[in-house]
Amino acid sequence: MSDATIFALASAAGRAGIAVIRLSGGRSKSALERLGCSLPPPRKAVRAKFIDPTTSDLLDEGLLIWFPAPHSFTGEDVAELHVHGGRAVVESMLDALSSCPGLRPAEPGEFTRRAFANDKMDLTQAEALADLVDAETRVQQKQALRQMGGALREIYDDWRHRLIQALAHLEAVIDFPDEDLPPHVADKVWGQVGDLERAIADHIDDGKSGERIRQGLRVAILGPPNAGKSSLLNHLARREAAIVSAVPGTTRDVIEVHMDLGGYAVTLADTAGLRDAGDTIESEGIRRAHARAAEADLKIVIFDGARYPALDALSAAMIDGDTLPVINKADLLLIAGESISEKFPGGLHFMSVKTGAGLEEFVARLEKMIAGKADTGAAAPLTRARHRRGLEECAEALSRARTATLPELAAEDLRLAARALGRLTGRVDVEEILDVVFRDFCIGK
Ligand SMILES: Nc1nc2c(ncn2[C@@H]2O[C@H](COP(=O)(O)OP(=O)(O)OP(=O)(O)O)[C@@H](O)[C@H]2O)c(=O)[nH]1
Ligand SMILES: [Mg+2]
Repeated sequence: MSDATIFALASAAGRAGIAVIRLSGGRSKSALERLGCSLPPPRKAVRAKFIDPTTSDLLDEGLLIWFPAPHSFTGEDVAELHVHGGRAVVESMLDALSSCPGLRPAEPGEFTRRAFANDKMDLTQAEALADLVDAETRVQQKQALRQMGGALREIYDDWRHRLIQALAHLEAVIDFPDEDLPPHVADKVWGQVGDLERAIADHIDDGKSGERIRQGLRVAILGPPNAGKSSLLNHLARREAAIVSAVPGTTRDVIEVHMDLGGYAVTLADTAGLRDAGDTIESEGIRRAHARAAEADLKIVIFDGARYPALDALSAAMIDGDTLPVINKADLLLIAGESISEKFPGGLHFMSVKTGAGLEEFVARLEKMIAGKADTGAAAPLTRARHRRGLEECAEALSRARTATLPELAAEDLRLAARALGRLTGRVDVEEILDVVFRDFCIGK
């Protein structure tokens, strides 16, 4: 596979000012010559005319950058062709490259896969690169950049290194029981293993903050019918995503909107009003609302201010520590709002989606709760279920090792633990995980 020279459009498909086409592999040089370009000095952008090798027609005039191996993204010879981003230009350029011997279009993620194969990055950095390209909010961007800089790799490599040292010491005890080994070697090994177990437990116990940032937090809007749930969703989404009407029971299904709240990616779900519904469709909607509440990271429970101080019991029962309780329609309040609000730990928030009163404070409080959920302050949080599984596997092997009846069995468990860590960065057992990691990449990356 890595014999072929690959090429792809690296910028997004469609009409654009500039399009970037990237080549990687040993035949990049000859391909450029076939396009009528002479090889520019390394890493300098030069103007170039790109000529159709079969017809000798001019395809475009643009820029060419040459990155000779090994100082390139993939570690191979790489060329970047910056052309005008018109469909005809890009298509004719790609056709011309297809006609070059030894060249073929890249598979999704193939550039990054080659970079990994040539030790330009480990698997966590390759994953972070995919995350950076997918990042939609500032916090996602920041997290991806940190991981791309090697934040997770450094931690996992350090742990693996320490584990391999402990294993070497244990093997010395096994292999040379009668030799003059310094005393307490075995104690030292178990001390190191214990330290590592604690470090891994702390790292895993992060409230899934990294995964939440990467995938987005789930926030559910719940409450009795007609309280203004859909109105709030529309306000936050800045569009008419859900139908709003004065008829209680308007929303039947879950309506989801993805948005950026305070730099965090959030999936906000509007749900059917909670009540004892007679109609089967509405009951199904209410069942879905409960399901959504159960899987939400945060809940907004919103009550109808026109009924205040009565608070609907079904909805009040949904309030827990991860809830922002709200009285909407503050413009219709019959009595002063604060009297019963102290019953709720964080206080009830009074607002009116209609008049806008209290909405800014509401958004600020919501953003603060989101930040509190997503950002646990860990310098380098794990960002994928793959990392979590690998670390759990490692921790299990470590705890087995500690209770093993024979040192030989303990050593085998330490080896398994080190392998689980090695798989995280791609140091070991690579083939079986590569397809999983690179499956989510798009072409040109
Ligand atoms: N006076 C007043 N009316 C509001 C306010 N917010 C929403 N409404 C109105 O209340 C009615 C119900 O609003 P919706 O957003 O559809 O309520 P909902 O909670 O989604 O209702 P269901 O989907 O039936 O559960 C509509 O007529 C809105 O215009 C507010 O702050 N003040
Ligand atoms: Mg609604």
